Amino acid sequence: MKLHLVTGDITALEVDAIVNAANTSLLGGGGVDGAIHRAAGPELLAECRTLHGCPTGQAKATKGYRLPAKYVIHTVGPVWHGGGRGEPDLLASCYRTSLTRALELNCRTVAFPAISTGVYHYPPQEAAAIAVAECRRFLMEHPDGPEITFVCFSGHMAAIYRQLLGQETEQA
Ligand code: AR6
Repeated sequence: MKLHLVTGDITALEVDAIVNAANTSLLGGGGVDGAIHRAAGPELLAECRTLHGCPTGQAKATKGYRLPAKYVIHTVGPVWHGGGRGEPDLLASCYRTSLTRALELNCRTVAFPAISTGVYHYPPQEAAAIAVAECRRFLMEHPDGPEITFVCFSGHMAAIYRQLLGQETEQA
């Protein structure tokens, strides 16, 4: 059983890597990005400056600094424009490329927020369905892949994930 669900703040998780829902500058912002930078400390921004941004749908890793997590994998979700501008493929790519970075770093445990469902306005149900489907697919293709935790910031989001995950997971 490699898919898990928790409700809460991703910055508190003791995992090998947490994923950040960043923007293409990788220089911080609001939402989960702001929370991660505050918790990690200024060294995180300093390392992010050396990465020179990241295209939408891709992912780049840094150290976790003052976080309990060893690494932060920064990915850039698509802004929702109604679904006709490649948003589903770009969102799926965020999960896939983040997990690829995690494997490269030998991470055994990875936690994801619900990428794009805040400021970027991706509809939560559709975004969660892509998150779960893409992570399942990755684990089928990579049986050595990490344990994956979906971190929901609200009870509403947790209910959506719980329904998608069904019997597959135990909730913390
Ligand atoms: N832990 C877990 N989930 C959280 C936390 C947290 N501490 N804080 C918020 N969320 P958002 P996006 C949830 O807006 O839509 C930033 O300014 C939140 O409830 O953080 O991908 C970046 O710099 C929502 O479900 O990310 C970009 O400019 C989810 O995380 C832009 O926002 C994502 O919400 C990215 O927008």
